[in-house]
Amino acid sequence: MTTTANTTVPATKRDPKEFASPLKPIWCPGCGDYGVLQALYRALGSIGRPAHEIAFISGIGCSSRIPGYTTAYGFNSVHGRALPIAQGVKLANPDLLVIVAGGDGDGFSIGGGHVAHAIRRNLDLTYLVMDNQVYGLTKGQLSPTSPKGLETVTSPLGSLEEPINPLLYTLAYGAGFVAQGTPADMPGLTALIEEAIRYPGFAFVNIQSPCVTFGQEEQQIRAHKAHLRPLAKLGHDASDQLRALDVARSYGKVLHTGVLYRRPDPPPTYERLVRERQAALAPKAVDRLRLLDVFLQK
Ligand SMILES: Cc1ncc(C[n+]2csc(CCOP(=O)(O)OP(=O)(O)O)c2C)c(N)n1
Ligand code: SF4
Repeated sequence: MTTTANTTVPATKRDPKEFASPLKPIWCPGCGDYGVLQALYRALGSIGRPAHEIAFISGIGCSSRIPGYTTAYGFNSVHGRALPIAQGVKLANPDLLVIVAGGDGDGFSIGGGHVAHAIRRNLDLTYLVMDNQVYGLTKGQLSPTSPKGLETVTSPLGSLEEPINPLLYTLAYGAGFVAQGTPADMPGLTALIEEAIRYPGFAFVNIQSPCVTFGQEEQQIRAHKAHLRPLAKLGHDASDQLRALDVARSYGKVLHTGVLYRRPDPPPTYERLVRERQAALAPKAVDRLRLLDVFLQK
């Protein structure tokens, strides 16, 4: 066994097939989420923890179906509320490996307010957003990451809004691990998910996972393997937060893949601080009980 800050990771690998549930995905043929699921199985195989030590928490959306396709514990919960639920799960049982998954709508529209708080609390969670820049499940409405000018059923004349930049958003709030990948580069995405899981704190992976039914063709072209800009080949220094912020500015124009930022000195996680406080207060709690005893005996 090797131990990160609060995640016990066995050194032995497991067969990725162990994590595939008998439920067959019902995504549209060609949906990017199939590739994300495969990368996830492989990453979990490398991590080596058994399914009963893992919990998947999602919101609502096509991408949020992912917990049902794994053999781990899963909760396909409420639209936009995956992060608060996941924080509760992790705090109640810090030994569980907790992975949060969902879409850009789930994470940055209705659930956008929760992202900042999950980051500043810094529980050891891995947050995977399948960013298809549209609402897939509800049939193609504008999402918070849709590019300006996009024509959808809710923006028939073209969107007038600037999109949210998930990379800048998470970096600006101080996430210790921020990465971007795509199923077009399966080995790269697998490695990113594994690295995010191993990071001892809140880790965010933005996954460009095109919606082939309602999404824009431009995103699909940008996410094509030939057009990717792997950060490793550009000599990017992932320990440099300012450089990471600079790379993040190109979101929506070029697809940089890899780790934008990995904090070299991860701070203690929230669940560890809570446990430490509980331990520190325990003797006082015993004292109070003794006082109560004396009082009751009188
Ligand atoms: C409180 C609430 N509001 C709205 C909805 C309807 N709804 C379900 S999924 C969704 C958006 C899905 O888009 P996204 O989160 O980006 O995921 P995708 O389907 O694209 O993977 C919406 C608006 C809901 N289920 N609950
Ligand atoms: S609607 Fe889009 S996101 Fe949903 S399953 Fe189909 S291709 Fe995937």
